[in-house]
Formats: sequence, structure tokens, C-alpha cells
Amino acid sequence: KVLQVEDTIREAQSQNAKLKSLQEQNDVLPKEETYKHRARINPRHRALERPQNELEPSTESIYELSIRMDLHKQDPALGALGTSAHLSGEAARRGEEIYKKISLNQEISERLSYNRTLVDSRHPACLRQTFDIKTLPSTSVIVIFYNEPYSVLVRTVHSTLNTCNEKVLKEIILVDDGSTNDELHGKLDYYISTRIPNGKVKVLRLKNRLGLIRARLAGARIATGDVLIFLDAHCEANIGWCEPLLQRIKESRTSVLVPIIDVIDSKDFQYSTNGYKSFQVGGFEWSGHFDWIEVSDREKKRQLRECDQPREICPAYSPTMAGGLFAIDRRYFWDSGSYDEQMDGWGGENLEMSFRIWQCGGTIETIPCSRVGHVFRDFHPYEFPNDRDTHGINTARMALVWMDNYVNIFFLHRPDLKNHPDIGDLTHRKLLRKKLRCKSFNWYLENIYPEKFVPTKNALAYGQIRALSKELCADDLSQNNEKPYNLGIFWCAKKLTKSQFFTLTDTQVLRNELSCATVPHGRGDGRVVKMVSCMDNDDYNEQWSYENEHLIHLNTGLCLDHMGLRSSDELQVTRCDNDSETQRWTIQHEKLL
Ligand code: LR7
Ligand code: MN
Repeated sequence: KVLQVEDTIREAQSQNAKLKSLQEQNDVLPKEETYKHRARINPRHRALERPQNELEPSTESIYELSIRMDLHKQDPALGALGTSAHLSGEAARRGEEIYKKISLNQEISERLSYNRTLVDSRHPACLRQTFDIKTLPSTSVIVIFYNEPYSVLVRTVHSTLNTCNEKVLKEIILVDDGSTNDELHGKLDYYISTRIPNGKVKVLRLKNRLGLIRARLAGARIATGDVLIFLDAHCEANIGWCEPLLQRIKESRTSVLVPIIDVIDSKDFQYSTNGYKSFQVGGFEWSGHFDWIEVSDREKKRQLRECDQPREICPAYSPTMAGGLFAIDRRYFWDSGSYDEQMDGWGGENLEMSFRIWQCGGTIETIPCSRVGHVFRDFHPYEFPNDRDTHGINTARMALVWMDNYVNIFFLHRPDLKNHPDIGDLTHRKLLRKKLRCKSFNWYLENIYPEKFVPTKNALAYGQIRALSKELCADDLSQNNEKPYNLGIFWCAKKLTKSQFFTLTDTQVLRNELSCATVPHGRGDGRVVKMVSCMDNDDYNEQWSYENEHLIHLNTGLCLDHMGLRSSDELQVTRCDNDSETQRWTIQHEKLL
């Protein structure tokens, strides 16, 4: 054992020497003096000033070594200006391996500079804006993390320091939500105290994992800036993103702001934007999920009316926000009800805050001149507390407090959550809603999001479309509603689910939440039924009528027919036949028939 330790020490010492000579050669790495000087200010690292015991390298010197090796590994040219990065050979293989585990190519991240540059993705008109820094409110940036890759987190910190004016950036608070990953403890503390000046970056350690909602609350409690800016722990902020947020809050204290969120690819770290001409804002699905929507024409008109800048860079009202990246006046954060502390784990807090802010007198706005990149991962690299669906449970809490009787539509989509025992007590949140005299969800829909389709409103019928002769139901087969797809059929679910939820509207459109049913032009009796986005299809007002258990497509006069299909097959329309069993359907809730 002793021999082993001695070996390690010898190796460490020789590597240290190598690095030192490297440093002298090209002066890239931080100077010894600087870090010694900083170590002196930080009583935690006093140990560094004492002569080192030759046989026992201090923990600090191991951190120091490891940090230098990290810096040595980085290639400033790689991924510069936000380009994609690629590795070859063994490194490429390691990258793919780790990607499978955490949905992020950590191997690449470790080779990108912490200070890598990005392309300025703002609208050119943004460059003409000026800010009076002296009168802007100050900000605390709060970054919560749970087992995020060290290099990704450190890059989030550096990119913030590099882009947010130091006069307004009061502090960056890193909240460790009980991470178990070693690097995120001593080494991170050591990195911060030796490499980041002014004590601007603070780390708050939570003893146990409290979930992202309570972690954000813990960060907010110790923050002292006028404005709180929350970021996920895998972001890269772009040039000039801070000032426009602070300026808008200075003008309007009850505005909650989101930057445009650019995409950092989790496989190759390419920073990509959708250009500066247009961007999306936040919407929601009745199943309780956040989604992206286009800025409505109604909103564009409002912008032209109320904002004296070029419209493209005007704040855009957003019915909801994604949740991870936003700025809010610190006092307003608390006055407006911060977060629902009884929400565990991950999810749901974003819609809760969105509905609450709008219903209780605030606004949610996208600020186009503020842009921040976020690494979008394909799956969560972490487990959920007790394996629970915290997103669903939190969303049920949200819906029961804020959605009034529209909560029924949510439960129609999520019957599994109705009366779920983990939803818990809601007294406090309901009281808050009363105290703040918030408006109804109906008001929200009518005034803030009138474009939102309400599946039970003005409906002739809604729910499952069931084949009479078999236990089969029309089903979107969980296809992506952003693209056209063929309507399918599947075993009827015992309770209504999102994929079998259809509405026949009072204008006789057959649709689900996002897509409308059409029959493509063509000839012949047997044709597929296509589901296309209701927004961008001119034919979406194609009508269907429901008569004698037949669903008839009026343009063609053909009838919906499962033709003895099997589960997962595609549905068709065929020549109507009153005697055909396979053309007979019931619709679960027939309202006005
Ligand atoms: O238990 C946890 N504790 C944590 O501290 C779980 C997570 N976290 C941290 C985590 O390390 C990360 O920094 O919380 C942050 C967010 O977690 P992600 O990155 O896994 O979430 P996400 O980006 O997939 O999810 C979006 O929705 C969430 C709903 O709860 C949060 O609001 C996220 O902040 C939010 N992210 C964004 O809005 C970025 C834009 C993406 C979109 C759409
Ligand atoms: Mn995230």
C-alpha cells in the first residue's frame, strides 16, 4: 500500500514538473504566484502556504494538478465561435461511450476552452441599443446543479463572467443539489477560490438532493442582487445578454423575462441558432407539458402598437416559459409566490410559474436581444426521487391550483394522476392565489393565449373514436405532431389518453390538440387520413360529419373505415356503405348531438 502511495506521489510530482516547464514555455497556464496569492486570501487553503510534506501530497495539490491537466487538455481552436467539435480514435470512442450514459459528450466538453467564443446571434438592431450601466439593477445569477459534468458547469460560470457586465453582475450562486459526483466538491471549490477573482462565485451545498425547485429557492434565499437570473448548469451565454434583461426589469418590475434559448448540441457542442429573424415563445399542451409555439399575429400587432423599437427586437409576450433560463426582480419573485415548495424532483414548476405570473398581474416576455445557449439532452442523466413521476405529480398540483374547471381537461389526458396520493396538500397555494387576487384560467386563455385549442369547448363530440365492431380506437400512435403523419388505430385504452383524444368541433373539423384530419387529393376509394398541423394547412377547415355512426369526409364523401385492420395499422377512408361494420364508430363524449 505504502509503495502504491509513493508511486502515485512520484508520478504526481513528475507530472507537476512537466506542467511547470510547459507553463514557462508558453505562459498559457495560470501563474503559480497568482494562485498562491489567492490562496492566502482564502483561509480555507492556508495549507498551501506551509511547506508541503513530501510524502503526503495535500488534497489541494492534487486538485491543482488535476485542474492544470484539465486546462492542458483544452484546445482553444476546438469548437471556437460555437462550431461543432469532433474527435477521432480512442477519444471519439470514449465520447460516444459517455454520451450513451449521460446524453452529453463530456469528452468533447473537456477539450473545449472554458472561454470558448460564440457567434453573436443577435438581430443587428440590438447592436444599436445602449444601456446606462450605472442605473441598471444588479443581478445574482443562480445556477443549480445535480451531477452535471464538471467542465460543462465551469463553462457556464466562465461564459457568464465573460458576457455579463461586471458592474451589474453581483454574484453567481452555484447551488449543489446534493451531487454525488466527486469532482463537483473539493475540486470545484478549489477551482473557484484559485481561478475566479473577487469571490464573485459562491457555492451553496445542500445536504441532500432536494430537487430543482427547492434548490432554486435555496439559491434565491441567499441572493442579494436586485434581479435574479436563473440558468441551467449547461449554458453558454452570448454577447450582451444581461443588459437587455435588466433594462426591461428596470422599466417593468413585474415582467418575467426569458432570453432566446439557442441550442448547444449535446453530441458535438455546436452552438446553433434559428437566425435572428424569428423565434418561438412558450405554449403548453393539455397533458401538462411545455411546448414551443410561433409568435401569433395578434401578438405581433401588439408589439407594433406598444413598442417603439423595430418589432423584431421588441419584447414578445409569451404564454408560458420553458423554466430554466429566466430573469425576475428579486422582490417580485417572493411577492408573486416564488415556487411551490412542495414540488419535488423535476418538472411542472415552469407552467406553474407561467400561469401564476399571468393570472396574478405580471407578464412573461421573451427578450430577443438576450440570447443564451443551452445543451438540450435527449434523456435525463439522473434518476428521479423514489422513481416517481415528479413532473406529473407537480403538474397535477399546478393544475388543481391554477386551472379552475379546465383541470378536467388535464385529467382527461392524465387519468392516472386523478386523486394521486402524492399530490399532497394544496392549502397554501390556494391561499396565495386568493391573497394575490389572481384572475381565472378562463381569463388567461381568452386574453393571453386565445389561440390555444380547447378540446371540450365548442365541440360536437370529443374523446375516443371507437370502432363498433372491435376494441380499436383512432390513435395518433404517438407520432410527432410537428410533421404530417397518417392517422392510425390501436387497442382502445381503458381510460382516455392523449394519443386517442380527438375532437369533432362545431365547425366540423376533426382534430386532436395540434393536428387536423385531412384526406390527401387523389383518386380511388381507399385513401389514408393525414393529420397535419392545423395552423399551417390551408385545408384544415375540411369538414367531417358524424351521421348514423359514420364519420364522413365531406369533400370526398368517403367514410372513415378500419377495414378489419389490426392494432398499429393506418386508418383509411373508403366509399360509404351503410351495411359496413368497419365504418361504424362511436365517439366517447357526444356533447351537442
Ligand atoms: O434533482 C435535480 N436537481 C437539480 O438541481 C434535477 C435537476 N437539477 C438541475 C440540473 O442539474 C439542471 O441544471 O436542474 C437544472 C435543470 O435540469 P435539466 O437540465 O435536466 O432540465 P431540462 O433542461 O431538461 O428541463 C427544462 O424543464 C425543467 C422543468 O422542471 C426545468 O425548468 C429546466 O430548467 C428546464 N430547462 C430549460 O428551460 C432550458 C431550455 C430547455 C427547454 C425547453
Ligand atoms: Mn437543462
